[in-house]
Parts: sequence; C-alpha cells; structure tokens
Amino acid sequence: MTPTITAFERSPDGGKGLARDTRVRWALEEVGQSYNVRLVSFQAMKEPAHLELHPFGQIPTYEDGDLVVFETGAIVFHIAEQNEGLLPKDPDARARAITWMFAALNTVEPPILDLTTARIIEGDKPWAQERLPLAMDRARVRLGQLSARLGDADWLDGAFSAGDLLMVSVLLRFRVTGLLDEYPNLAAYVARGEARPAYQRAFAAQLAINAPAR
Ligand code: GTB
Repeated sequence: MTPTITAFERSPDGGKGLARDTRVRWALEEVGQSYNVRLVSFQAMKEPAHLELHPFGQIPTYEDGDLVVFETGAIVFHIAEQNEGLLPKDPDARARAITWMFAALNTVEPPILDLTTARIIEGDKPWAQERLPLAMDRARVRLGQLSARLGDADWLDGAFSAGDLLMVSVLLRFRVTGLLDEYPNLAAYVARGEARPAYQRAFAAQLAINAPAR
C-alpha cells in the first residue's frame, strides 16, 4: 500500500525544506517508496481527526493501512526497517547507525530548538539579547563536538545511513544562524546530504507546495 504523510498546507519557511516532513520525504525517496501527501492547516492540526493520528497536533504523520506513526525519528526508523538502503545489515553497524539517529534528535536538535526559541519565539522579550549569545555558545559546543567526531569522513559511520539523514536534516536548521559556516567539515557534510538525488527530489516536492506565489 502507498503510505500517506501529512505536511503543512503552507510551511512558515516558504519552501526552504526546514519543516519536518522534508526528512520523511527524503527517507521515502532514498528507499524508492512512493507516497501520498495530505496537507493540513494549523487549525486542522488541532482538530480531533488529526489529533487521532498525532496526539500533539503536529506534522508529519505517516499512515500505511491501519498503521499510524508520528515523530520523525519513529517514522524514519520504520521506513528504514521496512526497506533496504538506510540501515546496514551488520548488527553492530546497524546499532551504531541507530545511535546516530538518536544523537541527531536527542543531542543535536535540542540546541537548535533552543536557539530558535531565543531568536524568534522570544526574540522580542527584554531578556532576548542576553539569552541569545548563551544559546549560540551552547550550540557551538555541540557542533564542535560533532565536527571533531566527523573529522574528514564523508558520513558519520561508514556508508550513508538514516543516522546521516536525520543529522543532516537537523544541521540544516543551523544554517540560518551562520553557525554552520564556523565548522567547514559540517558545512561540507550538509552539502553532501543536500546533493543526494533523493534529497533533491524531497526538497523539490515540498517546494512545489510551499514556494511563495509570485
Ligand atoms: N518531535 C516531533 C517530530 O520530530 O516529529 C516534532 C514535530 C514538529 O515540531 N512539527 C512541527 C509542527 O507541527 C512542524 S516542523 N508544528 C505545529 C505545532 O506544533 O502546532 C517544525 C518547523 C516549523 C517551521 C519551520 N520553519 O518555518 O522553518 C521549521 C520547523
């Protein structure tokens, strides 16, 4: 059966690919799985029909027959488990790739979320100017550690995996802050991810929906 994912009816980023449906599209493209997209408005996301799929009223969701999965980590993991190409077969290499999936979402994504809160959501608060440099420095610590581990390797642990897919997706959100440019190997790593044909197809698909009207 062809799975259906949900995405913003119109993403606030205007098609930069930063909303989280892009990483799910990318995973589906990597494994060659076609998919349908159901677009939801901010209002519809909070209504009972969508809350039945996603208890927190967010996108993306993934439906395949009776199965409903939410949380991008779980969705990408499910896609990787059901198909070849995103997780190594060797059990130890597979465990390490899954470790990088968790690291991307649990250790590297939180500082960018914190930074987004400081820059945008609470950017007009009186304390914002004091808080921002602290959030930037916390992000630098994580990026520095990741940069040291990646070194001059192409991917985090051998061949490209779901761990890289999630890590690149998370790092892309740092680009607007300028922080990525401070770590040339991370900037090159992200560029390698973006150059993958599967990423390009995923990006184009979300852009087709979200590009601002001329
Ligand atoms: N942990 C969940 C996951 O990984 O699936 C987080 C899901 C999530 O935050 N979804 C967001 C959402 O539905 C969309 S992606 N938000 C609506 C709500 O909570 O009411 C977050 C996002 C939104 C916009 C941009 N942007 O404009 O750049 C980037 C990322």
